[in-house]
Amino acid sequence: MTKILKVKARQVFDSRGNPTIEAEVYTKNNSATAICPSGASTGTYEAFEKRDKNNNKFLGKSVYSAIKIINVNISKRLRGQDIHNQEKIDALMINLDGSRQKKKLGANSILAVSMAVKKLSAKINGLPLYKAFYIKKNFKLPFPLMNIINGGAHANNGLRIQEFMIRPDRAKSFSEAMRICYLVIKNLSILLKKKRLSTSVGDEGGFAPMISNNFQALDLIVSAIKKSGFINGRDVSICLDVAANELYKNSKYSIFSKNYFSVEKSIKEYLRMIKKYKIKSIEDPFAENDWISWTKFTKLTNSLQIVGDDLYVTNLERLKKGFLFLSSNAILIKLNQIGTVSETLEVIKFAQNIGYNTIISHRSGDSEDTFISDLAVGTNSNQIKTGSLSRSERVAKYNQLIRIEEELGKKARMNKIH
Ligand code: 2PG
Ligand code: MG
Repeated sequence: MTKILKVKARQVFDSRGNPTIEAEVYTKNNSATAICPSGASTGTYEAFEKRDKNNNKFLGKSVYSAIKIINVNISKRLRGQDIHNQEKIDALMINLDGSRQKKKLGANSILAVSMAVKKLSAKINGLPLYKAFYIKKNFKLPFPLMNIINGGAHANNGLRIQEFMIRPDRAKSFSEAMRICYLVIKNLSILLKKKRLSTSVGDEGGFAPMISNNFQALDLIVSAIKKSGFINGRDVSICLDVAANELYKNSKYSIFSKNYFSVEKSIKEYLRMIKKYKIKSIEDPFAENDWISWTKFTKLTNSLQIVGDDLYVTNLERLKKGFLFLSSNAILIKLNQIGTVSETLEVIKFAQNIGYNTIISHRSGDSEDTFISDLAVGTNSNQIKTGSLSRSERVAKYNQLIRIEEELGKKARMNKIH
């Protein structure tokens, strides 16, 4: 047993320049830090992010009250607890909060501490972080879902769909996966320049050219894949995050144009688009409460990966509902949607038991913290979604996976996508 001495927090900044929390947990001889990320297209059922709404110093975005909660309440509650008992520590914080969506302490306060506890426990045990989760051997590397064109809430170009991603399905190693994505991104950059479109990037490091038509973005990606010498749908697959919560009004969707279509018409358009562009994965094709449309769509598209993000918000109860309704076959995992490491692991395990793909994800407001790279390997998650090959907060996650692959040496294997 190694006792926690104290917990301390500070206000730092995320990749959008907004304030966020860094927590530092101390034992007698050691300490570890973790930084909480923050989303832009958030689900209604996500755990609560505490900000100083009435303090104008940072336009209502500072996190001073959350930091005070860590330094006073959480620190006092965790003092003397065994750093290696993650579940108990998380339970203590959950009980100290006592509300359904962690509204009292804020999920950002709780999560920053929870992640730092996990890191410090691994450090004291002399383990790399990825070895401190429930997978103990035969570690596998996740396939990257690289978001190479940004739209929706992550850019101001008018693109309806939020994320246009590529996945190097035939990569034999993580380093090879990176090389494939690198080539497609560089060729996409050349194509954009040729068309006199901007190569500046959005919040997740993907290009954010001033185009507003989904099909134009898809055509550009298909050309970039081809120009790189790969075959779309075989070597490299196109995957999307529609983030349909943002495109939903009065039971209708504005996914394919500014006009709102019925669910039937939207499904028809989806099917056409999937066929034409050989799309392999779609995240949040419908809104978070539109369970019926999810089920309809999942029934119609057998080989497509359908990912619930805002639908599940890394919440076990919502995932169980999705399982009963046959809503999807994959789940996006974001630690700050639920607020503790233990609850996140519980959701991942349940999802894997019911045969869902688990995709570990960054947030659009992220930091240099690479916790999610280790989480992906340590939970046998077969994909990771962490932006493009640009912006250091995104690249940092990929670089950490490269280090893990190197450390595993000959034992390193890519995971399987099913
Ligand atoms: C998403 C995420 C991450 P945000 O919708 O999947 O890409 O975006 O963090 O803004 O919710
Ligand atoms: Mg999403």
